Amino acid sequence: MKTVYSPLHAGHSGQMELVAGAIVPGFEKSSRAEIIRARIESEKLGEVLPPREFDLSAAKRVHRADYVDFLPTVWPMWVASGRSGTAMPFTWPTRGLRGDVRPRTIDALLGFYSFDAGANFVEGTWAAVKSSHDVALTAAALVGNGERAAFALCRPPGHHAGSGFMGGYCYINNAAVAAQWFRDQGASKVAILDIDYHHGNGTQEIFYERSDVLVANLHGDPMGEYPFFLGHADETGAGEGEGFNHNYPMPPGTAWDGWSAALDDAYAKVAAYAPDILVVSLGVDTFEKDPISQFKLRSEDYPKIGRRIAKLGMPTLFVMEGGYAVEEIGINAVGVLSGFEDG
Ligand code: Q9C
Ligand code: ZN
Repeated sequence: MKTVYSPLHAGHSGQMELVAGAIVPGFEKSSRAEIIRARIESEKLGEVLPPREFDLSAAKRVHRADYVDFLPTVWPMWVASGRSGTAMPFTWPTRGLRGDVRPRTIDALLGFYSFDAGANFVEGTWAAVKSSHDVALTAAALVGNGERAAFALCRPPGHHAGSGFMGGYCYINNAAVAAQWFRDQGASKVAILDIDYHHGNGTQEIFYERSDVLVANLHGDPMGEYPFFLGHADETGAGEGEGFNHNYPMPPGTAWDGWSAALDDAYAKVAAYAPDILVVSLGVDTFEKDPISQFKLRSEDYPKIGRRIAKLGMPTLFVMEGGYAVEEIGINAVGVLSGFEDG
């Protein structure tokens, strides 16, 4: 399987994050992508290719144009307002406030276009976000051109980013952009299987009223887990999209038995849908040693996931999402991909 990777991700580093009342170095750090790439090389998974540059028209098919156009302006506005360090939002237009009036200053705009303080900007952030988007589309084109599968080593990740907002380390929803790109290239149905520990709220929101992109999501129960405000089992789609969204919230402590039972159910939904293309939002923060997550998958489980996904027999694009146990992130992510290759 070929991998698409860009070194530009590394400019998105040194950002700070607000955790339990303290500002600490971000969990979503650049060593994540480097360790995965090193493992791809040592396991000889396949060639590692650079991305081609794509314009933002595909991104604007799933995100609001004003939101996409805002992203490259954040750091220049931050600097112009006399700041340095990490740009992050701290005020949001929640219930009872006006979310329909676009404000003017950088602090206000950061809140207007986000749902939490988890999508931060440093100088190299936009270039990294754009490269991650290019990585996803370049890998999508490999699958579109007949490869059985490809791996988009995206960083930063994307699945928390919605049509008009960033959050949870995510800016552009790489998996959603790729799914839409497949549709625009002529695929009639695309399925997205999101196996990141956290609910892919952005992906769900983007496709919620559509039947041409099925979304299945396995994740920590939002009653007690981030992103808290979406991801319940009764969210099954709306309008045209009714019946095309499937959520599998699971309790803290969920290990392979419980998790793989949910995977089997999601698998059956995807198989019955019979998409032309499968996009996997691949997070490995389900790992037992993940520092911010509560599931108990083990390294030996990841190849089993890949083998099961391979049995669907669908052209498959893997898009990297989360995973913060940096030491094992290569073993676990490449474990899924190697399992797929064997399957
Ligand atoms: N201090 C992804 O996995 N923060 N995003 C949770 C941790 C947000 C995770 C609290 C986690 C976002 C792509
Ligand atoms: Zn996650």
